[in-house]
Amino acid sequence: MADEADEIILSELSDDDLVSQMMDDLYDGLKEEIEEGVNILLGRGWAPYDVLTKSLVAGMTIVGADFRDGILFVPEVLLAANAMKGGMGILKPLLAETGAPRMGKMVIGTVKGDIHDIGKNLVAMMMEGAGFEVVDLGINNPVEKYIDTAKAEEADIIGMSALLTTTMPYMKVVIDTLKEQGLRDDYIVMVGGAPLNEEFGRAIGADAYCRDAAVAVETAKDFIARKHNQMARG
Ligand code: B1M
Repeated sequence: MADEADEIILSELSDDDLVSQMMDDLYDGLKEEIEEGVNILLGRGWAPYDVLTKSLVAGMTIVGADFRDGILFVPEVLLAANAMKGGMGILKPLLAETGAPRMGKMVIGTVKGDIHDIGKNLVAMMMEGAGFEVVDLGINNPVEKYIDTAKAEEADIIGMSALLTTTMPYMKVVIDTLKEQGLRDDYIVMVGGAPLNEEFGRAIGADAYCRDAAVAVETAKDFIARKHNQMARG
């Protein structure tokens, strides 16, 4: 009886209340509720990017802080990640639906030893939305995977993601191997992930460190425009 009375009808909540309820639901790993919330916000005219950043990414930030502080543990975080992916699945085609002209091709993956893929997936989604063709290598990628795929796909950009301080040095392995094989100048190399920063990006020889998915899109656009200008000048 009490349960019935307490049941929250998401569609009856105001936008602000719905967003904070979605953050709670993400925290609790409630995938179906997250999917419902995403659909309601879209139905109310919210832009897909706003739904993504204001409810899902904001909710995951809270999960991240509590994981760090030992309040949440791996199983709970996995459930939250799964709920986030449910929401992202609805948003993905909408973000990709901008009708933008093809900008260039990016091969992106999470580096060897690292299985975090939410941020990388977000970058891939936003890049597709901006008109880039994206080849997603998934997680735990060895250097050969990046290089072989970039060659086979004739990619413009290699994107790498790392979320662990223990896996981020692997990005340098990829860049050094590109140099050894005389391929470094063939690709724009962009890196990202929570533990990285500008200085790390420079130190390992990447072309750019990207703080978030929006920065990744802007940076990629800049590099591709410069590449086209250089080609036009001969
Ligand atoms: Co992990 N984990 N985790 N985890 N996990 C972190 C990263 C951690 C910071 C948590 C903490 O302690 N506060 C910590 C790392 C500490 C460190 O290295 N110093 C940590 C740890 C320790 C671990 C394990 C070792 C835990 C364990 O087993 N004891 C383990 C490692 C497994 C492995 O990889 N080998 C582990 C496991 C997991 C789960 C499987 C439970 C799950 C991953 C599920 C999944 O991804 N499918 C998980 C999660 C979810 C997290 C946190 C909570 C959230 C990460 C996330 O998805 N953020 C994370 C805490 C945190 O980051 N605050 C944490 C949301 C996402 C949108 O942001 O990924 O930063 P982010 O991506 C952003 C930008 O960084 C940037 O754009 C994105 C969008 O704006 N970006 C790029 C990212 N990649 C880019 C690539 C680009 C450009 C931009 O290329 C061009």
